Amino acid sequence: MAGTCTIVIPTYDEEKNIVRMAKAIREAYPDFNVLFMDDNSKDDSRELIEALGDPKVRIFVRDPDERGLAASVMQGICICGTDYFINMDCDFQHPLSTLGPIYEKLEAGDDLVVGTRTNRMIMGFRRGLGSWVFNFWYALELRLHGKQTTTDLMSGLFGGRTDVFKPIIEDNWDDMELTGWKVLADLLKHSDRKLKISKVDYLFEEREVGDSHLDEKVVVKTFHQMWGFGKLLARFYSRIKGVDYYAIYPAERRRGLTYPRRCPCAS
Ligand SMILES: Nc1nc2c(ncn2[C@@H]2O[C@H](COP(=O)(O)OP(=O)(O)O)[C@@H](O)[C@H]2O)c(=O)[nH]1
Ligand SMILES: [Mg+2]
Repeated sequence: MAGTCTIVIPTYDEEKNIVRMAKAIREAYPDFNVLFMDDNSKDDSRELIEALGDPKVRIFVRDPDERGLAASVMQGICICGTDYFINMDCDFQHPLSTLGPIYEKLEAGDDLVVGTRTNRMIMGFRRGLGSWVFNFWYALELRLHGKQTTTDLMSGLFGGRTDVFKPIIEDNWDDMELTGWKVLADLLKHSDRKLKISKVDYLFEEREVGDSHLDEKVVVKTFHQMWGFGKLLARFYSRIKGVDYYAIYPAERRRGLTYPRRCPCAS
């Protein structure tokens, strides 16, 4: 029997895209489930999805005190309940045509299939270059720490086996960059097993409707995600950009660099 699959989509104020996305996935892939992990959007996302009345489309509205894009994706992976998950954004920047090939590779036995952008510069010179530099540095750090890596570590499009990644998330929840954006990098950072990794190349699209939620805090969190040197750079970057570092990481002021948190998806 074919493995079951959920498309996990983090959302925040995506009412202009969310219904179109749900319908597009269901039409192209009738067997897939769709799980929106919504961070208490201020718009009508929840009502719109509930009005669809499609049992294969769910919206999980998260605890407002636990807001975080990475936390949303990771919790979605833990609660999806299917053999595989594929994580993607809600703004049509990730082509739906990649979902089939990602699923097929998972069915063929891969643990992780990474949607890999071949045109990162479409994001603009500054963001494209930043993404490339982060990617280069993360890959180096991962290798230095004996971890596996992949070509597009910053990708928000990737699929995996739930039985492989759920334990990695639950065992390392306290150390994940939960309010950060780079879930794939954190999963590889915390994986201690040999993963069978492959990739599916794709052309990154422009966001069609609505605005990006990226801000300087996301950049600080991306630095912070990588071991000790990254945390130093995060402080430095915060200072030059006027970001209040200790408002993001209040516990670091008092207790060094670690802080305990509760994993809402632990069974
Ligand atoms: N759950 C959750 N989703 C978010 C948050 N911020 C952004 N998103 C979603 O994450 C995806 C990528 O965000 P986007 O703003 O398009 O970022 P960009 O593509 O990197 O510019 C979209 O589906 C957003 O709705 C958040 O704080 N929580
Ligand atoms: Mg986007």
